[in-house]
Amino acid sequence: MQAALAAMAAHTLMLSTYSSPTLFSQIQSPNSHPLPHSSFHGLSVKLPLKSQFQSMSLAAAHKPLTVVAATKKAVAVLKGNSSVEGVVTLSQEDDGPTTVNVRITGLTPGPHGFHLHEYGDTTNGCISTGPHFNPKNLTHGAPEDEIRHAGDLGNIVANADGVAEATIVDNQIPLTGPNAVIGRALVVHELVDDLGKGGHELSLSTGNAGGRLACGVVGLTPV
Ligand SMILES: [Cu+2]
Ligand SMILES: [Zn+2]
Repeated sequence: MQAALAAMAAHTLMLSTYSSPTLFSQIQSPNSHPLPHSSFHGLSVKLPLKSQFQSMSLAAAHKPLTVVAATKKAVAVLKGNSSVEGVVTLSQEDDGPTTVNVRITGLTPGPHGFHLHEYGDTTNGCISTGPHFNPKNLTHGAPEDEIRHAGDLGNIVANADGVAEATIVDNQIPLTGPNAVIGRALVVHELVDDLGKGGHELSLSTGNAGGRLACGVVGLTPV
């Protein structure tokens, strides 16, 4: 008797799971095998056809959306009031870190602060891009620090020809989600960023990196 009740309960559970399109589509994921057809074969005939088609179409629609979201790419074209200019590309796979490829020319040789600032607003030049992007409301730091602005990407170093090339891999500047950096701006500075450790009154807000030489809004590009 108990065994019979348990079996009935199990059937009820399976039936209710299968007849709910939402639950069914959550169970389906691109990396897992679909639920074995045979275990539902006997039960599915009791369901309205419409319900089965809903489940199937939702599961099918789920896959291409996931593939489209797998890789994201963005670009920023940096310009300012001087001869400093550059192109920065950003790419992110799934929820992994963002890879930032930088090439900026026209700099004085040596290190220059390089940040993601909060706003993609260049109405009054680079000053309108606001402070460093700081969704966690922390103080300024180095990219490898626990306490840092999300926008703190450290320094890029220009060679004797004034060209700075760098590849930065960072976990705090995603291209999608609540802290996405699309629509914000990348800024290259006049001076070295002291990474919060210079003891200057600006160290913990800007790294005392001086003026803003060039900036560019981060925008999506074709993958
Ligand atoms: Cu900055
Ligand atoms: Zn900062």
